Amino acid sequence: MDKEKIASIKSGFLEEYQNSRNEKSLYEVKVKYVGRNGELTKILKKLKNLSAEERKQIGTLANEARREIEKAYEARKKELGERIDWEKEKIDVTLPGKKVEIGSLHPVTLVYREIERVFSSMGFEIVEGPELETDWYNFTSLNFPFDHPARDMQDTFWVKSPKEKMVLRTHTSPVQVRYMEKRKPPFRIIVPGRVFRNEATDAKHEHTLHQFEALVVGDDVNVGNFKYIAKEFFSAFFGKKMDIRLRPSFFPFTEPSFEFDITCAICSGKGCTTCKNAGWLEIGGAGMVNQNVFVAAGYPRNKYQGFAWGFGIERLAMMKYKIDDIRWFESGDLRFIKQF
Ligand code: FA5
Repeated sequence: MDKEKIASIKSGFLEEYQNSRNEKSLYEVKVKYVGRNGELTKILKKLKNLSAEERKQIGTLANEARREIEKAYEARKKELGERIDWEKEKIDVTLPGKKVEIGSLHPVTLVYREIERVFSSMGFEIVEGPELETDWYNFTSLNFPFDHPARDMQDTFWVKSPKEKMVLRTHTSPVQVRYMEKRKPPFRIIVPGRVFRNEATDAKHEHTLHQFEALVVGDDVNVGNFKYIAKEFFSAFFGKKMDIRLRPSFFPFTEPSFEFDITCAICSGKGCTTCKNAGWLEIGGAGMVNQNVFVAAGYPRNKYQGFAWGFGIERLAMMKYKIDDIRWFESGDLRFIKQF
């Protein structure tokens, strides 16, 4: 009698456990058969009432059945653990999706990339230099005499340093001498980079800004070459024909020196409030490389000629994207950055 019961318990379990689709229902089947009040457990509990002969026979059978059930249970549990639980995983396709936040590039990065693209296409090499500079590269090698008022043109963050006088570079021009010390002309390079000025900030002035510098040196480089390259660059950058205007100025490292203006990108030179009806916008500084700078870099005096120019990247981005205040760039305000 008990022998048949054990066989039917075993086959009952083996049939039912196959149908369980998750660990919870599998466990319930196990409890039904071999739990504290399970069908097989009841038989085992009654063993003590049987004769010694029967106890041995039935006990062996029941224990075998239990072992088989336990084994089948463990195997199925493992299998279910490796399977996807469709109950948990089911997807309600009618629910609205999760919004994916897509980042965007900072306008300074966009302008950097555009500058690098246009100049690379004209055969310029892109060069970088350190943001923490020595007094020599930032000023002295660029023909700023020691204690000369020209140094006051750039409000400087001086950094305490045990050896040399160090500065947070005030412009990208120090890379001129750094590069020339290692290379012989002819060459053409651009130097984009971050610079720092101890500035009382306003809508057009920041303490941390980006500049771009171009340097072309050879045997007979002249101002006409500069004007041509500058025109080509600004026309490509703004996607329309731009003109250049030079006005005399002073930089210790160029002779002669110019401030240069470009056609107002807003009104295309017709006159508007941005350019104060001039049709021109002031954009940066330029000039022919002063021979003293070549000498500081180790070149012979009067052997080479070159031009250099530089301007602020934020100011250019302000024109391109019509941004009214330079302080937005370093603000970290996502409402600003997300618009690009
Ligand atoms: C210079 O920094 C020179 N190194 C440029 C140069 C290079 C001249 C090569 C000749 C040959 P300047 O101090 O004028 O020059 O700055 C150049 C440009 O940087 C400015 O026209 C302006 O666009 C930008 N700039 C300077 N200071 C600030 C500031 N505080 N905030 C925003 N833009 C600035």
